[in-house]
Amino acid sequence: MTLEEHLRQYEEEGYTVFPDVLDADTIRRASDHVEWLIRKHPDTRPEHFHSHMMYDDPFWVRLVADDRLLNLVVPILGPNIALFASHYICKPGGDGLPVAWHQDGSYWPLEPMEVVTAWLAVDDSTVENGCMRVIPGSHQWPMMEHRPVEGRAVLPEGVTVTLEDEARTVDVEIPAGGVSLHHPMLVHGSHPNPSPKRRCGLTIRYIPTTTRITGEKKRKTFLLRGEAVPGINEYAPFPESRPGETFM
Ligand SMILES: O=C(O)CCC(=O)C(=O)O
Repeated sequence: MTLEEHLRQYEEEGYTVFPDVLDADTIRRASDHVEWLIRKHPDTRPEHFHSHMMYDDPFWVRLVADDRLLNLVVPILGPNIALFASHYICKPGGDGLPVAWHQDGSYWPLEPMEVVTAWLAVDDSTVENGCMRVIPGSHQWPMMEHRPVEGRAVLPEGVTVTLEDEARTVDVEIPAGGVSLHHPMLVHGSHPNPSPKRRCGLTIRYIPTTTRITGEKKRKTFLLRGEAVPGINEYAPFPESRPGETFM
């Protein structure tokens, strides 16, 4: 697909997939990073490695700032890009939790809701191990009512979709190193992972520096490319490597 075709798909369907973005060596290090986090946080399920657990982690900040990732979102967000949040959703083989249908925008304190998620495949993400599923075009729907989800799941709330819409679902299979982009209003989710293979993805939420992060939660955010807009957000310096303490 050409870049124009990717952008058209994002605009019309709310998502697009770039199957080959990061090299095998970078992905191997990301995979080692997740295993390091699993050892460091034995009481946290690996679907829940959120930004706040990695604020001082130079490997993670440099990964989300990788030019090959930023180049994918610049045509949508413009040249001045910051990180809003990021999250490894690593579904262990045999026991990976599902993600209920949802629209990300319902959770996020952003004004305006200008944000793109890059979902980086750390493992091959397939139907078998619970890849992301999307309803194409649903980013044009209004915000739906999100209700508490019953049972074990990554997110506490989700939406109900009709059988007709469910029948239009696309399974977003991505090889390790590939990336999908999705719109904040796109209805998406994923099944559990009953397979023996781990399914790990890193969600990266990029915003233009004109988007303000509101809300009470204390978040650290980083300016990744271009210029900050005075008075909108404060950006933290990139963390330094601390041998013996940080992953790299
Ligand atoms: O990783 C998944 O299965 C779901 C990802 C997701 O919900 C998101 O990136 O917003």
